[in-house]
Amino acid sequence: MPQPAVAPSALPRRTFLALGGSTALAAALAACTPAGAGAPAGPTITPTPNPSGWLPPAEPMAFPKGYVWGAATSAYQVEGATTADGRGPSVWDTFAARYGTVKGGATGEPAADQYRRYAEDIELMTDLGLGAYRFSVSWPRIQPTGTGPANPAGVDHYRRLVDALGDAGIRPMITLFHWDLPQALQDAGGWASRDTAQRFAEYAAILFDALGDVEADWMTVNEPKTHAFVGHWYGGHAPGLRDPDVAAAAVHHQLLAHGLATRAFRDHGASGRIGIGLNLLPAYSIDPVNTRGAERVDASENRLFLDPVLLGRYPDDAIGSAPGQLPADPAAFAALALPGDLEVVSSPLDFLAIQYYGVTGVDPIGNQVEIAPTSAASWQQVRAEGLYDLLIRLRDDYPSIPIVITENGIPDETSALTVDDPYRVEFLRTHFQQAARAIGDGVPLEGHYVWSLLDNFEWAEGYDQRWGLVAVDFDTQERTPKRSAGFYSDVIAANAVAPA
Ligand code: IFM
Repeated sequence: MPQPAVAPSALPRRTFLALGGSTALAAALAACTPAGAGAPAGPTITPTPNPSGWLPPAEPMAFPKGYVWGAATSAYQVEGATTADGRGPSVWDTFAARYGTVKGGATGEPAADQYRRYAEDIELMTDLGLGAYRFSVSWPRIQPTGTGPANPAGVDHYRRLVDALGDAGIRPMITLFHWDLPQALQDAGGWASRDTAQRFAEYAAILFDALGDVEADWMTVNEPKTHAFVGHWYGGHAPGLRDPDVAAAAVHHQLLAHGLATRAFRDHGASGRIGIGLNLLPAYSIDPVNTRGAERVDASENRLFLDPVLLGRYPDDAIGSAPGQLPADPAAFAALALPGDLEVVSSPLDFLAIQYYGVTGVDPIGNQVEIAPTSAASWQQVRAEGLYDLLIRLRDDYPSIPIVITENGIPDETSALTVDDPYRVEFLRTHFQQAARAIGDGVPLEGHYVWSLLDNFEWAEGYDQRWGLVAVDFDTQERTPKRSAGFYSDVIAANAVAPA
């Protein structure tokens, strides 16, 4: 998945200073804070991280009792069966059918055929020892045209899935929107239209009625940034638009949809908990003095989503014409938020879901640069310590809220089917260690979901990028656990991560 120009960000300023910044550098950093005195709390950019020198202890690092170990997927990426049981078309069906959009002309057929094979996949989860499974509901299975009464066959499918998970003792995390908007809603304006947020709340209410008795975690919107930026600004994902103003509208309307659905959840008195899934990316300034570029990247990549959801306001440096910003019209963006919208967007949550893949460097201009090795996904700069920095930053800059890592993973080094993935073992080990370290430093982290349970349809990369703990032969649909699945299973059983 291509990531927009990078970057969430780093250590709170006081942490950076504690790590040894000089007085002069501290003064320079303060001077570079974009908004000046009296402005909302500023960003917390740190210069290029010198590896902190932290080493894992010689003994295993234990996780708290009840820590949730999970794995994640999404509907369009694993289900297949795109015309079964009255499912309507989604924007991804339309986009993938267009020549040149997806590698190899791949589409969501057959994916991993999980619509039909979910029982087999639950057995795999049981073998792994998973405590939770995160999946998404396909909106066009529930409302084939995005409005109107529920399609009973679609609702029944997800009822069977959550019941089977319950029978296996696996807690569901149900994502309501993972980018597969019904095509009919796109034809009516998609996320450029405020009305789509209202439609989303109605769709969510159907599911709270149907499944609200289930003890589950709910995620309203998955990665609104990726959907807005890559789908509406870069044109690399459905719906394939290239208009920053539409991307900005997609940001606000997805967040509004999130807030409206959260309120509907409370109104329904549904069981379980609700949150939103934000992909965050620490942005490190490669210049120790001039951190302005990194501040802007941090604003557009992170604070544009964290601040409205957790603080009830938008940052003032995320949108504009400077490098690192979302190049939309700031006045037009501000006008989208009608009175009361930000109260809705910041409706209290039960948890914050974060998705962590890596870091970025940023030059003083605002260009993203490589500061860490990339994986087979060229946008992914791998640095496990960035996860620790991010968690500490959330602890220090935002109100205390339980945090769950709902995606974390790395693709195979080859596009061919493989079960030997030592790099994934190493990736998971080092990231689990940083998670344990953050918990030890007071971060209210409650769980960790690996992306992904299965090899699947990786958006514009088609079937060429494999992210699974379990390999899938897309011709036969045979599943084979990889070496990393065995490693993960051992971590889960011990509730602890051992040194290499
Ligand atoms: O496959 C995606 C997923 O849908 C959203 N987060 C990142 C993953 C890897 O690119």
